[in-house]
Amino acid sequence: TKTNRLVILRHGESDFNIENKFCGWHDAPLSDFGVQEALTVAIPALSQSQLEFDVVYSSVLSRSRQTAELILSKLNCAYVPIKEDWRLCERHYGNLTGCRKRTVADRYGEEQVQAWRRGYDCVPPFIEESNRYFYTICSNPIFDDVPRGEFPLAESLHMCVDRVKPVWKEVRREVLKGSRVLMCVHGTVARALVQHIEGISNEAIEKVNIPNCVPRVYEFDLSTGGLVGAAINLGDQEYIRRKTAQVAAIGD
Ligand code: DG2
Repeated sequence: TKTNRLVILRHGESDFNIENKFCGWHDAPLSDFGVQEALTVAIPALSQSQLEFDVVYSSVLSRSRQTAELILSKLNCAYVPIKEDWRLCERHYGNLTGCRKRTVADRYGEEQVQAWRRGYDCVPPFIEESNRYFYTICSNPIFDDVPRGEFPLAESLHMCVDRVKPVWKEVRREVLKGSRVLMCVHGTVARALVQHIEGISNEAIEKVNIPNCVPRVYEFDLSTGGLVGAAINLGDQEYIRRKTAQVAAIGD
């Protein structure tokens, strides 16, 4: 039977990831470390598996777009189109945007922080005008395509799943037509996709953490549309375990 592969990848570490701050819809660029991650983690893994792409999906946020561009230029296929879609943006982290995760944990407790980070239906507190990033986010032209009334003040994973679903439908159609697709996304959007593709329960997805720049590969049967085998995380498995545990932790 004919099959086709799809790759999901979280961008390299942003400035905010490095400082251990909640980022969400703030447009933090890739850090130097994040650029290196794309070059030394994502690219070797993709080329070793001889993965090439016909189209790349990214969000409108710089960290996912930059990661996509780096990958395409290093794989010598900079001509491949990048389709940007606001619905693939990271979940909006509300008033936590810009706060250090450790500072929030000291104030509200680790359990509350983990509920905000991973709880399926847990919506962080809405962003307030007094938040340092309120105006830069709501007046950022990269979000011009967000329909009026859909611009979030904060989002749960569940809300993120709902806005990602229509994009996934489109991508799935392309994959089943044989197009080789890379989705260069964010932690929460990757979890939304993983839940949908693998049929993971709302409880089980709370335990899933996505390391930066590790390609997650799915194989689909083109005649049935079903998954063939389990997802594969490409790269050094010990490195992936260590990075996944780091993402799960609140950190210092
Ligand atoms: C991080 C995820 O998203 O943070 O918004 O701060 O993938 O864009 O770096 P990303 C953020 P956690 O949910 O892991 O705390």
